[in-house]
Amino acid sequence: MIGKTIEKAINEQINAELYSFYLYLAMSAHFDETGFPGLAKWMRAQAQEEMSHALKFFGFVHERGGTVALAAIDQPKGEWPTVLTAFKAAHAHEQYITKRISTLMDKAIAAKDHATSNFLQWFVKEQVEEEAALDPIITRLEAIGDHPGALYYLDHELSKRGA
Ligand code: OFO
Repeated sequence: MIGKTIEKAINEQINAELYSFYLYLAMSAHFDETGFPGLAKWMRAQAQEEMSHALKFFGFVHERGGTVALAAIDQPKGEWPTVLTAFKAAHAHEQYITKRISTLMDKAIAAKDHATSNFLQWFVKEQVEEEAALDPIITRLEAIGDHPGALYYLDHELSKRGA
């Protein structure tokens, strides 16, 4: 049976993951509307991953005999001045999520909740991958600057992401 403190923290994390889903879905819409279908596809795949993260936490609460409490999801921004600012915002968001997972892990360890800390290991690893996936894109966008040809080439390349 899951303790109340951890249950509350995981419910808050479900909300954070659903916000991540919303944020990347908003970025996907923005890219579609501004002529970057490849970036839109990449962000949509990212949004789908976030939904799967939310559902992993959701399933875990029930597996441990807890109660899922869904709260309102904050409204994300709908526009970003450049492709680079959007990807930088995504990266900053992932760093925030990494901190949240780390705090959640601290709470699980403090509560001697080994099942939760074991479950969270997957997310610790996932966050390393999430941040690492964004790093090279940002580096390239910084190099591209406002060169439209290179931007459209990147759009084409990122369209190859599955999901
Ligand atoms: Fe982007 O990893 Fe979940 O939130």
